[in-house]
Amino acid sequence: MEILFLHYKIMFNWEEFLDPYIQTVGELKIKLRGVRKQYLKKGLYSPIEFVTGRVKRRESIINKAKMRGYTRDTLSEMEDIAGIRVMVQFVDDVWDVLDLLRKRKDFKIVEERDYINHQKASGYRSYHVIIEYPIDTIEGFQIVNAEIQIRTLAMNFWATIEHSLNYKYGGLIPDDVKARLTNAAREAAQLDAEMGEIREDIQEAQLLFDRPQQKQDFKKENGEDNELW
Ligand code: 0O2
Ligand code: 0O2
Repeated sequence: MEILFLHYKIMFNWEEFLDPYIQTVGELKIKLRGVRKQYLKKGLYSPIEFVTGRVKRRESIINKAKMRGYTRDTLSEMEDIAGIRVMVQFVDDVWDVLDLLRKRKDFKIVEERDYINHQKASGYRSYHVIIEYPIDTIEGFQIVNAEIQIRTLAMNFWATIEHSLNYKYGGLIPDDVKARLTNAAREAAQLDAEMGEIREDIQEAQLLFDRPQQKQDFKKENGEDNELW
């Protein structure tokens, strides 16, 4: 591993390789956060709650390359070097976000993985969309792979905790902790189902609660004179 890392370090211009991914994550975050803003400005419920993103760390890229047999020449085929997460409140919002993504003209969906209807053995649930995202740099036009993970807040809570436990135990979570995680995954799914049942009620309440604040924010951003138009 040490030797491999050294090899990549010496032979590989990481900065040059990662720059397009940094640009991709930045652009996608702005665009998807923009979608939420558009809903809110219109006083509508946004299926997107919040958006995060990251470029995979060098060490994680190297580990995955080693495990999956990627070489320097095929490294750009790795799908999740650029990663975006779209968090939603309700499971039904996942399908609405998917519709939004499928209609977009600024990237191409090349694969979808439904770990919501087909939960992983670990208990992991999320919907993954792999896209080809075109970017323009001073070097020219380039297509970059990116992975968009869509998940509810409950799915995200579970995945974040399981991810840190996996890290802590080096991928070998003790059986008793694993059993608790399996249990927690079931309860997270139950919570999603319960909240889904009262979705309409919750959405109405949130709109009533948020609307006056949104109007104030809009006036602040656009100036009071805007009222005249
Ligand atoms: P880790 O593993 O948590 O230590 P800003 O855009 O300025 O508001 P910023 O600081 O760029 O915010 O970060 P953002 O976009 O709010 O969230 C970044 C964090 O989201 C990362 O933290 C990841 O934990 C997580 N994340 C987001 N999308 C993905 C994804 O697709 N895959 C993975 N694995 N993680 C994701 P760190 O510190 O990079 O990592
Ligand atoms: P990171 O950056 O640490 O999040 P693989 O990469 O082998 O797991 P595959 O087929 O390449 O699998 O892609 P998959 O399973 O569609 O998506 C991989 C990513 O989904 C992972 O990235 C995680 O972010 C998330 N994920 C998948 N399974 C689990 C799970 O059981 N628990 C948690 N917490 N997250 C999961 P990486 O590679 O772990 O990188």
